[in-house]
Amino acid sequence: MLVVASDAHRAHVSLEIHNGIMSESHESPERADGIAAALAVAGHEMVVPEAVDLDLVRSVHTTEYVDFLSTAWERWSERETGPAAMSFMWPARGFGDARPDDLIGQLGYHSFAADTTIVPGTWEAITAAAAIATTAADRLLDTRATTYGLCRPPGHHASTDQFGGYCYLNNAGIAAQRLLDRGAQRVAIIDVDYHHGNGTQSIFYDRSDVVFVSIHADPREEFPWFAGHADEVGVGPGEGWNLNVPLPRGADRARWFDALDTAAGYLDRSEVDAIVVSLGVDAYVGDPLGTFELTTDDFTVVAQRIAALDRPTVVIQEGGYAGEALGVNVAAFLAGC
Ligand code: Q9C
Ligand code: ZN
Repeated sequence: MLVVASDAHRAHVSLEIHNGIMSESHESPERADGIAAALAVAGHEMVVPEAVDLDLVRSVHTTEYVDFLSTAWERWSERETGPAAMSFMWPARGFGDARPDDLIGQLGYHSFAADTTIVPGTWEAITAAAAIATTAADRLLDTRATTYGLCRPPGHHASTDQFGGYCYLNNAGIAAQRLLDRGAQRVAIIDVDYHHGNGTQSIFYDRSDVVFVSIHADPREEFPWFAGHADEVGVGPGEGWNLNVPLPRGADRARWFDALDTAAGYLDRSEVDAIVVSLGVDAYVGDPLGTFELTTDDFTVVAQRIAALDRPTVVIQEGGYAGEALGVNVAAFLAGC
């Protein structure tokens, strides 16, 4: 399979507040390097992406947000000495829609969680990841063969104008928009990451041209806490084009595959002419951030089930934090495509 990847992610070494302590992010450079190493062993063809298309990025995200991301580190470093730019306050319930003029307030306005920071390499990494997603979509359309975008950082928690959950630009959303721009009438995004893809859901919530389907840990007991419930079905023209299948923490393999049947059946009825897979592998039994029990071999079966839908498919990397097993699990998925 064609794998699109870049080394530009390596300069993005972010921090997160974990258990009350500022720590190195679980979302580390070793993740993408480990995946690339495992895919090289498996014999996949690797290519670097074309230059990022910022007009495409701005058709998924607001111009204000893209401009903010492109300058945030420079603005931070001119006035602060801290190693990572982040806010300490967000517009929670009860606050209005104010737009601060100051960098710190804008960091709060444009983010939603204390697990995600902006560091010197962030802009280079996130634009490379967006370029990877775009090139993976383009090569799919050129060849009709499934492609894989080794995006890092991931994207599915990022909305039109907010970063969080280790995500800044919504790579899967960018791939879906590219497929639409090149002629697809309706695209499905199936998100199998352990966490709900709240950003992807919100970007396309009022649209019928992108169907969003997600299997994830129930937000009543897991991040991202405030989105991903079963009653979120879309709004306006998007009503009925959003399907969440939340599962309790600790759900076993049988329950996970039942959810996949539900998701696949819904997709098959949705008359989509292409599929974007948001491939988080943190539903793995050994993942430090997850509580599900999928095995390495299960990921091959998941890919086979999606391939049986028989639509042009681009696979975009999301989460997965299980060290050495991460690359092995991604390779297992690609073996089933
Ligand atoms: N310090 C993805 O899998 N943050 N993002 C953990 C504990 C939530 C996961 C907080 C995990 C975000 C793409
Ligand atoms: Zn995740």
